[in-house]
Amino acid sequence: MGTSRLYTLVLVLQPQQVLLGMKKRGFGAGRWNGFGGKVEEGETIEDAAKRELQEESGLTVDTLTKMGHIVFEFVGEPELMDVHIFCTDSIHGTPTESDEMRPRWFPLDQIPFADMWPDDHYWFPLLLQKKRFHGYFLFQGHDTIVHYTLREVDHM
Ligand code: 8DG
Repeated sequence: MGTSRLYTLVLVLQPQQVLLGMKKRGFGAGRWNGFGGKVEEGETIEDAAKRELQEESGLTVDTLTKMGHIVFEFVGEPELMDVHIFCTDSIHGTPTESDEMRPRWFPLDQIPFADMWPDDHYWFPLLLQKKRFHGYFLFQGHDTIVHYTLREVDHM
């Protein structure tokens, strides 16, 4: 069994638009994504999700809804990434650029998949339909999906 590390990802999803951030540095730089990062010691996954959303976008939320769980493996890297995906509709504040992210609203029919992680193309449509899902993606480098599984689930 490989070890894994916990990550969060939050999508602010409103009826007509979704908030994405351009990742300015580090892992996934140059790609639009939701807001998130590593779960720190002593934190619940949901608390980490709220903290990362606040740090990266300036937004706070009352509640998050669990939508998905995806495990990512990268060929040659022993540590799996265990990513917990949430969405929310009700935010407080105005999206604000941070050191890590430049936020922007996208209409739901103009999601910039070409400039996002390639797996998002598979699971984002489920999220937009408010369907919950479990997935596994094996990557070669950061651009090529070697193998994947994705299924809808009733409960997270
Ligand atoms: P740092 O301060 O240590 O630099 O990093 P962090 O903010 O704690 O964590 P991070 O490295 O920025 O976390 C990676 C984020 O990217 C996290 O929200 C999970 C997310 N993520 C992946 N893979 C994929 C993917 O394939 N698609 C999408 N949409 N998000 C992904 O790690």
